[in-house]
Amino acid sequence: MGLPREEYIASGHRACAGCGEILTIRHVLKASGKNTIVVNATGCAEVVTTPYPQTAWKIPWVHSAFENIAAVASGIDKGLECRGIRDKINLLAIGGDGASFDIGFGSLSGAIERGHKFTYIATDNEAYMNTGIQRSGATPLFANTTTSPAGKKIHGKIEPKKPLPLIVAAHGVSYVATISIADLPDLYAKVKKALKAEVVSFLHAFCPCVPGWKYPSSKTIEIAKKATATGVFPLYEIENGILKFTRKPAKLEPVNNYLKMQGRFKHLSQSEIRQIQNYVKERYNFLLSVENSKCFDTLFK
Ligand SMILES: Cc1ncc(C[n+]2csc(CCOP(=O)(O)OP(=O)(O)O)c2C)c(N)n1
Ligand SMILES: [Mg+2]
Repeated sequence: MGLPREEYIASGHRACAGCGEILTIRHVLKASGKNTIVVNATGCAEVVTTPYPQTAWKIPWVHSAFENIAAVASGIDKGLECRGIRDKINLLAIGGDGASFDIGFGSLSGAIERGHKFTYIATDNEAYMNTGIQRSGATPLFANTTTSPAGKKIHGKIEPKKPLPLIVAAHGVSYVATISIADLPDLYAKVKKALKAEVVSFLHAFCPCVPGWKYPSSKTIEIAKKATATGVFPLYEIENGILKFTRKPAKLEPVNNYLKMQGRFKHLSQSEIRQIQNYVKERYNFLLSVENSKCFDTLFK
């Protein structure tokens, strides 16, 4: 596919080689274009792009705390409306998984409930990476992090991942989708749809992290591909309450094809791999069971 040539994140930022988060932001911005304002919570993306007095952002960018990213975006939304230029600007709120699944979730939920208009992108690298790989509500079952260490007492994180896109969809918003840098046509189409929504739209982005997941930096896209091929990160959208898969592998690969590529899972026993396999299958089957039904529409609107 032909990608827009313009870059809105300058090269020379300080992200790690192979960073899935910065690649996601790069492509989301290309899809959104130059008339974009970004609100960005604390986290790796903020730190690597804005070491004072420099910035890698070629568009207006506002730093927010974890807690209030969606509240800051709400204010900008209303400010643009008051000036009569709301329709001319794409407003993006970008936060990591710590910001989105945990600390800033209250302000996100509130902004949705108040009916604001902006696109929220949760760049999910499945831990608090910037402060040294602490577990978050997005960290998957049995992943080794510094606060869910694989050792004698526990074998990585005990709890499963929070299903944030479904929780957001339950608010009754008009557009929720999952996106992956391993499928750019799908990503661009979803960003365009999200930007058309008249209320908060939500994109959950899969962002492999080289130091946190412990794999060679050349494998980022391969890992993201495997996540979708195994059902770990299905690509779907929920539009006006109807869930549809946008990519559906003919047959899911065994989840171990994904796990074995990453050091954060290297401690797993066969029985734990089986538990993850069952867990992934159950969640995938749940999505299949609600595909094309009006479940979100009728239950939550
Ligand atoms: C309220 C608050 N708690 C803790 C911190 C310290 N802190 C800065 S970045 C960060 C990690 C961010 O994690 P995430 O949102 O997942 O983004 P990532 O760095 O993984 O991209 C933390 C905990 C902070 N800045 N503010
Ligand atoms: Mg993170």
